[in-house]
Parts: sequence; C-alpha cells; structure tokens
Amino acid sequence: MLKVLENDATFGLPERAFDPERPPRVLLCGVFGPYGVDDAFGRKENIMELFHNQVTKVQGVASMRFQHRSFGLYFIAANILAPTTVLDFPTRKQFIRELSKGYDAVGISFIASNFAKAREMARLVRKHLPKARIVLGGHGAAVEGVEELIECDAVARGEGIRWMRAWLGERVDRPIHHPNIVSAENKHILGVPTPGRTGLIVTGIGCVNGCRFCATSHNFGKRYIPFLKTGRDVFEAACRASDEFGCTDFFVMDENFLKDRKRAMELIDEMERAGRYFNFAIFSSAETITAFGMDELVRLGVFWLWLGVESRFETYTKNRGVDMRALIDGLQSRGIVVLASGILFHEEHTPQNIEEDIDYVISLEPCFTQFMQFTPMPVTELYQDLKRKGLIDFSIPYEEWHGQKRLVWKHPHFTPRQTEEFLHMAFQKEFDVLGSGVMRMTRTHLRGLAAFDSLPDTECFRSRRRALEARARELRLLVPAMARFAHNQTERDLVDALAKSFDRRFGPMTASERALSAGGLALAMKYALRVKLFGDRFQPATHRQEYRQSLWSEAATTLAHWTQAIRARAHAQVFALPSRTET
Ligand code: B12
Ligand code: SF4
Repeated sequence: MLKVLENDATFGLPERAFDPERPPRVLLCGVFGPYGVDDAFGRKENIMELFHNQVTKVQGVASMRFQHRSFGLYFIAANILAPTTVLDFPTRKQFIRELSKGYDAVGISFIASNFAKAREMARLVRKHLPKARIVLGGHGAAVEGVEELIECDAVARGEGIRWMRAWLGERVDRPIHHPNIVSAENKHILGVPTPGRTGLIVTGIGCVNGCRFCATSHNFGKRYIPFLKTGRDVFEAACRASDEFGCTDFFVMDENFLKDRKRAMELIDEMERAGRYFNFAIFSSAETITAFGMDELVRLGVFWLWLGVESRFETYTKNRGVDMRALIDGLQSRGIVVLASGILFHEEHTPQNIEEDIDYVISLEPCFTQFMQFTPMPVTELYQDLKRKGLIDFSIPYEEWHGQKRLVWKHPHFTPRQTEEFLHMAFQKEFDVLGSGVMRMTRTHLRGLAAFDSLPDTECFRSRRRALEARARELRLLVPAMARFAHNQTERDLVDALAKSFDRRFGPMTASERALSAGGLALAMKYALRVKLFGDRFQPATHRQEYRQSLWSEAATTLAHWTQAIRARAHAQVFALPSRTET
C-alpha cells in the first residue's frame, strides 16, 4: 500500500518494510552481462556504451568508445544507512555467488530493454534467497504491470533515494550526499586511451518540459528533482571529486542543466571567486541555451553540449523560434562540441519526406549526431497515445525497445524493415557527408580558439582558452590516425584541411609530438586489427562496492563537506591571483 508523503517523491513513498531494530542488509544490482549480444536476455543493439550505441556506431575504428556505471545505484547506496553492497555489471554467475552471501533486500535497477534480465534476476533471488525482499527500480519500473510480470515485493517508481529510505525505515528528508564518481571508464578514441579522468556530477533528475516522447521527463512526473540546489553545492561537489580523482572535467548528468539559470550563474561566480575552473559537458535544450547566452557558456566552462534538435516536422516548445543553424554554429565557433539529437519516424514522416529531415540535421554540421527512433517508452504521453490508438506492437519483446533497430509501433507509412533501413541510412549518410565525429570535434576545438580574440581578457577566459588549446593540441596527435582511417575522399580532404589549419596555428609538430602521434597511429592500427579479428564489443568490468554507513559516518561526511566548503572559500581568498591555472 503506497502512502504519499509530502516531499519530492514523484509517485509516492512506500511504508516501512523492515524491522527498525534490525537494519536490513541490502544488495543493489545492475543487470547482468554480457551486453550488446544476441542471446536469451538481450540484443546486440543494447551496447553498454553511449556513443558506440547510438551516435558513432557506423564510424568503425573512429567510433568513440567509453562506458558508464549504473550511477543510480551508487547514489542510493551513498544515501542510505543500511549496510549495502553495490554490484554493477555482474555476470549471471557472479550475481548468484553474491546472493549466497545473504541479503535481506535486493534492489534491481533496469531499463525497459533489460526487462528479461531483471525478470531472470528476480527469479534467481527467489530461488537462492527466498526470504529476501525484491525491489525493482529505474526506468524499467515504469513498464506497465511490471509487478505482475516480474517477481517482486515492491516497485520504486521515480526518484529512488527517498523511496529507498522510506522503505528501509530511515529518515527520508536527510540531505542528499553527492558521492564522488568517475563519469566514463575505458575511454579510447581511435584505439588510443584518452588521458585523465572525468568526474560525474548529477545536479538533478527529471525535466519540466515534458516533451511527449521523453522517458526521463515523464518518469519523474514531468518534474525536476534537484540533488544539488545551488551553484555553491555544484562547485563543492566538483571540488571534492577533483581532490579525489585529480579531474577538472565533469560530465553533468542533468537533462537540462541550464534550465536553472541562477544555479549555473552562481557556479560561475564560485569558480571565479576561487580561481578554480572546472569544465563541463552538459545536456540542455535550445531555449535555455539561447536564454543563457553564448559567451556565458564559455565562462561556465562548457566544452561539450547535447542538444535535442529532434525534427523539422514536429516543433517542440523548447525549439520554437530558435534558429538551430545559428545556435549550433555559434556554439561550435566558440569551441563547444555539439551533439545534435534527431528523431526519426514521427507520425508525419513518410518514406518520401524522411530524408529531408535527415538532411536537415546533417546540414547543421554538428560534431556528433544521434538518430533515435520515435519510441513510445512506458509512462510517456506518446506511449499512452499510441496505445490508445492500438498502434503499439506488444508482441515485440522489451529487449527490442531500444530505438536502434526496428520501430516497436505500427507506423502508418513505414514497414518495420524500412524503419531499420532508414535509420541505418541516416547514420551512414551523416558519416559519409561530414566525416568522423572525432575529426569534427578536433576541428571545433581548434576553431574555437579564434573566438577568444574578441572576449574580455579576464582570468576566467584566459583559463578557458588554455583548456581549449590543451584539448586541441592533444587531439592533434590523432590527426595522422584520422587520415589513415578516413573512409572516403571527403573525409580525407577534411582531415587534410584540419592538419593544415593546425600547422597554420601552432606551426609544425615538435619531435616529441611526432613521436607521440606515431605511437597513436600504431595503437589505432592495433585496434583496427582487433576489431577486424574479434569484433567491436567490449564488456565493462564488474564492480563491487560495500557501503557501511551509520549516523556517525553520515555526520562525519557532513563535517567533511563543511570543511571542504571552508577550504574552498579560504582558497578563493588566497589564490584568486590573476596567474592561477587549474585547467
Ligand atoms: C547513463 C545512461 C546509459 C548508460 C548505461 C549506464 C548503465 N550502467 O546502465 C549507457 C550509455 C550505456 C546507456 C545505454 C542505453 N540506454 Co541509457 N541512459 C543513461 C542516462 C543518460 C542516465 C542514467 C543515469 O545514470 N541517471 C542518473 C541517475 C542518478 O538517475 P537514475 O538512473 O534515473 O536513477 C534514479 C531513479 O531512476 C531510481 N533508481 C534507479 N535504479 C534504481 C534501483 C532501485 C532498487 C531503486 C529503489 C531505485 C532506482 O533512483 C535513482 C535516484 O533517484 C539515461 C537518461 C537520464 N538522463 O536518466 C538513459 C536511459 C536510462 N537509457 C535509456 C535507453 C533506452 C538506453 C539504451 C537502450 C540505448 C538507447 N536506445 O538509448 C541502452 C541500453 C544499454 C544496456 N545494455 O542496458 C532510456 C531508458 C528508457 C526506459 N524507459 O527504459 C533512458 C531513460 C534514456 C531515454 N531518455 O530514453 N544508457
Ligand atoms: S527538453 Fe529534453 S529532457 Fe526535457 S522533456 Fe524535452 S526531451 Fe526530455
């Protein structure tokens, strides 16, 4: 029986399910691997990588490769007092072995396309740990009737930290602690490992815009639930992660980071006051970027931005009145890499007009493009609408609800096979016309340096310029590998032009740069051979992490946060000198 409490919980909070005298032992799991292979539980399209899954997947050796953990698990574990183990990317066998250690509660985090894996895991829990309670969470919890389809004792819909606290019988309204987490692992471009670490910041989940197809907005009731409420909170979380990992770059997991303009402006102030400059990769919608201002984005340290262009055939409120071409060009002229996301198979699309939309997205010349099928994910308005019209093909198993092969609903103008063919054509055309994403990203960073000539000569902008130059110089080392693996004449010409632009700006490569570059080329060739012989799948390593928190350790964490805040402020006073560089 769900009881709605007065707080941020989107779908209500559960009653306490455990004895207050005996804190339960909790296991929190992501679904088991292998991932991205055709087997009884998954499909080859469900690759556990962002770019190789849905952005650069046809770009062969040039595809950007990196993996992300199942972040939600770590956020929950870091915010509950019950002794908890996180098991991320286990094999089925490892999961069974973990169960043998004995737990009172097992939480399974999954998305719709991992439905069969979650169901199998729940079956295994019942078999090996019959007394344990099972809770299902994550976007998969939105699957209609999931409580009947998968063995479980509870389903956590929406935000999970407060939900879990309530279920375990802990105080729900304690502040949320942002754990230090690395954003991406096993990062490599053209087979060359990318140096340095990138931190993860989750400023909040959900989005108020409520675009009708959007799972992340609807999953949280079209609301935004902040984890870090002020610019100072964000800055301090970045400082903590930077102190631990030595990183200055952060991936901000927030569907629309700039929507809270005040918080972003405060973050700029904090960085400028402290003379400690971090760089951010963000997601934001066109209307918020426009309102925020281009030069402010540079000040904020944004170097990469995911933008929903969607389609010319359906104008979402967020894109209304926005000149996309000018917006993307304005961002990229300032060195900011844009990933434009386009949606294929809107109701208005036909085999005759869909190429117009594909060409439109390509003509914007973003550094990267995601093409995603218009997929009615459970809980969205689109799902309700297509279901009402009887158009969703429920005979298609959830493993195939990923938007990267065939449409899961009956489109009036396309056969399922055509949806597969047009999607592939879109990715291929984008690659053929614009060349590899890594080449475009390199060109954009280099191009952005010129923008600083007209920006004020402040310490902040000087720091941003140095960071951009370092990025461009680093990527320059890969230009010979880009040339070697250019897949058509257009790309060969573009790489050649890029090499010449570098020579013009920085002069010829030094001997050590040439040596590093030759090393990069050798690694790229080795990687190409690996892909040819063994295929391009990489499985993420299994991670197991134990959390033993008590009210004391939570108090200690809060104290550490305060100390950090005081240090950051002291640092601001001592080090806010014009020559300081952090980037
Ligand atoms: C990182 C990410 C990935 C990573 C995967 C990381 C991983 N280890 O699983 C990569 C890039 C590999 C990936 C791939 C895919 N992804 Co993805 N991904 C995301 C992304 C961008 C962020 C998720 C995240 O970490 N958020 C931050 C954390 C803190 O929030 P959270 O996960 O929502 O967790 C909170 C609650 O959901 C809840 N919760 C979560 N788990 C649990 C568990 C329990 C027990 C409880 C109580 C609560 C709970 O509590 C948390 C705190 O409040 C989301 C979009 C988004 N912005 O959320 C899409 C998203 C989750 N992905 C999605 C999809 C469809 C995919 C793909 C199929 C590809 C595709 N077509 O997009 C593949 C499948 C790969 C695979 N084999 O599983 C969809 C899921 C839709 C759905 N309804 O199921 C999303 C929502 C994107 C979208 N808008 O459509 N993805
Ligand atoms: S703006 Fe983006 S995140 Fe927000 S609802 Fe629309 S698609 Fe979803």
